[in-house]
Amino acid sequence: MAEPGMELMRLRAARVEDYLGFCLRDRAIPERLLTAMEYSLLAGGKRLRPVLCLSCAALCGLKEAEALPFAAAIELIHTYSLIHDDLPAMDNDDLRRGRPTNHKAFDEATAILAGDGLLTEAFVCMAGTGLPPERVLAALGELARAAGAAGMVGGQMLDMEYTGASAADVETLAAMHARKTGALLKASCVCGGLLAGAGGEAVAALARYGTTFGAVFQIVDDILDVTGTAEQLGKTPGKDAAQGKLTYPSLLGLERSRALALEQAGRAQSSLDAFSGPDAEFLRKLALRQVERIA
Ligand code: GRG
Repeated sequence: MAEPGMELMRLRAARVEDYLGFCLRDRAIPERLLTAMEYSLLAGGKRLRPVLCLSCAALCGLKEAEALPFAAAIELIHTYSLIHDDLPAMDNDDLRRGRPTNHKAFDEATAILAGDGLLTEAFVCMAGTGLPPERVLAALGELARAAGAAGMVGGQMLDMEYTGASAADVETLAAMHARKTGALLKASCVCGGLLAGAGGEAVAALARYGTTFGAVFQIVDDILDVTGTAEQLGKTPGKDAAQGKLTYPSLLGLERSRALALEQAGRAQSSLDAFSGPDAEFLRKLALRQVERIA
């Protein structure tokens, strides 16, 4: 049965899905590499980041179709990060999006290249966004900083350094996740506003929403790693504890982690107080929906 208030999620995710299905097709990519890239890209992710981008763009008055190539670029970058995160040198995982990880289905070298290919092809998508160049450039800079060495890649580095560490606190954990997972979620929202040519106040509100949304997402992800099943998650549960990862449940316990997720979801919702209409309603609901995943 359709979930009330989530129709826009289904509609926009389906639009992203269609676009991803053909966007790499006319780029003369060698066959095995294209197969490996699409194996992970078209494996049925939730498309949360591109939907955030399209929704924040729509909230600021842009037609969805105009933000679609850029939104797709974000999903390409997200998928590359998952492929590389699963590699034996990183998290060494066998299952992702409900199927064998890229290096298991192909081989390690191909998986590295599939990730590299997705990351770089994302820039082709961004460059093909037919909006005023100054808007595209602003969004491109935002996304590159979020995905780069001071953002997601840097967060992954810190995560590796903290693994097995005993004396960390919640602030350290939150700062690491703000880079590793949060930066791309936040950029997805901010880029929607930038592509729409939104003003500073609106973009700042989207940044607050994206930051708090990212915090909720990560706390929930940590909790689900403890409480979820492989069928529910599409990936191997229990890996954080097995690898001695620093997580919210390991520092705060499940109960306090749940309370923190709910508190952050409330903050995400109130970040959008200045907005009204179906897109604002949907984004508020989407923040709460993350917490409902652990109810
Ligand atoms: C290897 C450069 C590099 C970076 C890796 C984000 C990241 C950094 C790795 C992902 C590892 C991971 C499982 C992090 C937890 C949060 C997360 C990103 C979960 C997956 O995102 P979803 O739930 O997945 O949106 P789908 O498959 O629905 O897109």
